[in-house]
Amino acid sequence: MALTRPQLVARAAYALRGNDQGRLHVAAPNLYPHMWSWDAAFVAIGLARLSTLRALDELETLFAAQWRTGLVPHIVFTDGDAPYEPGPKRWTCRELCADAPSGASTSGLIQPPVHGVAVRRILDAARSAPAAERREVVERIRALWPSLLAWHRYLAAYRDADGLGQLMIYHGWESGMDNSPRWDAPYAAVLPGAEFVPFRRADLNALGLTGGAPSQRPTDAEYAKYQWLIQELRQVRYDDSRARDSLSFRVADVFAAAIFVAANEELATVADELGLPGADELIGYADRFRHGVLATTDERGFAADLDLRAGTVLRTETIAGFAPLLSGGLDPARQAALLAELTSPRWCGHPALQYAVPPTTSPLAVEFDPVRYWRGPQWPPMTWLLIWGLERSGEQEAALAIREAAIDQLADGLFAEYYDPFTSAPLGARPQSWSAAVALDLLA
Ligand code: 9YW
Repeated sequence: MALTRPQLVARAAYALRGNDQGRLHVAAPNLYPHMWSWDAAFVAIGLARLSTLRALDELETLFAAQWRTGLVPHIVFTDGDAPYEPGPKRWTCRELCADAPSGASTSGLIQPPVHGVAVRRILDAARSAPAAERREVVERIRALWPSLLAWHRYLAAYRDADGLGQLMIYHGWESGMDNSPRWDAPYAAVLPGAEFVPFRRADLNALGLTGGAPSQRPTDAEYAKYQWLIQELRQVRYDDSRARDSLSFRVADVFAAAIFVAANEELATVADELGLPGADELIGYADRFRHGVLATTDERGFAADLDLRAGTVLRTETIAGFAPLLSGGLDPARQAALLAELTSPRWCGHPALQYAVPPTTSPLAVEFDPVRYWRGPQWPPMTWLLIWGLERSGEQEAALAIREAAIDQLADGLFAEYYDPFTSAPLGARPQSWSAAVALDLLA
């Protein structure tokens, strides 16, 4: 039975509380017993509605694990031995790379840079907080500022070395959309070599605990490629300048680039408001990457990834195509065309959808699979991003329609990792922290 809104808020707060380890939330019990980077940003966005100070804890914990280059790692491992594969023993970042932090155990990859958006939301939420809390929020954002700038500088310098506004990623995990059809073509060229060190998947056992099934996860063949790429990264000791010339997976992620545009703009407003340095630099990054995003769009305004290794454009019918709704900058005609695309039967207007929120892959695409992870299911934080992007682009009506549908979907109170678009059956882990967090924000 669907919950009322106040019940849902209470349930979301309770779900987050269960995943709270003090200064970080694990992404989900069992399946993801550690901190993930973009999850932490969404968690902070949701937590800002409950406690701006606790929301800041989350970002501070993540940034305390930042590498000397400015890289913010995609996983910060918790102290315990909670099973996750690849765990710290497989990454061996600290052992191989002097840039890895000594005080935290981390992965050596990144995830999309949503963090600046979270900082802006925390500062906004503090407006209605008591004066002492607001002062503390401002102080703590000031203290975090050099780390935030270093993160954005890392992305601009190391992941867009040619200055084209294309965000290079080394692994599908860096996109946060592991097995999306976006990466099918580049992954076809990733072939584990003879030196491949075998591994045991931990995700399938963990998923079993919540009643999930292997059909909802990436395949074994895909996992072997995921692990192989980490071996390749270890080979170059996580050195960016060697990685960008040698890895067998090198693509430009248009969705992460669009997030970067938005995060730069959001942080620039924070800089202006608090008198912090770097506003012009951040706006410069925003302009550069917006240009990069828009350069990939077709006549619908739909964006594409690039295979930088093969020199090809990766046109797939996935949610990443809506990147310009986050970056902004489309001319009015193509903005209208992209909106029409979003509400068309290829996406939210598909007649069989239980809730009219965007599936991660178009139900009309050949690669579509309603239950397999990023190949079709609806993911609450992606829904949140598009709602937010629509609101920023002035598309209030479309934003409101998706917002209402998203709340209806989340009203099952389970905060699943992802949902079958046709039945809205909860899939994957639960409660997933970022699903609960975006519910909190949408209901506030
Ligand atoms: C993995 C934690 C993460 C998300 C990713 C999602 C999944 C982890 O879970 O990746 O081991 O595959 O793809 O976006 O951050 O929620």
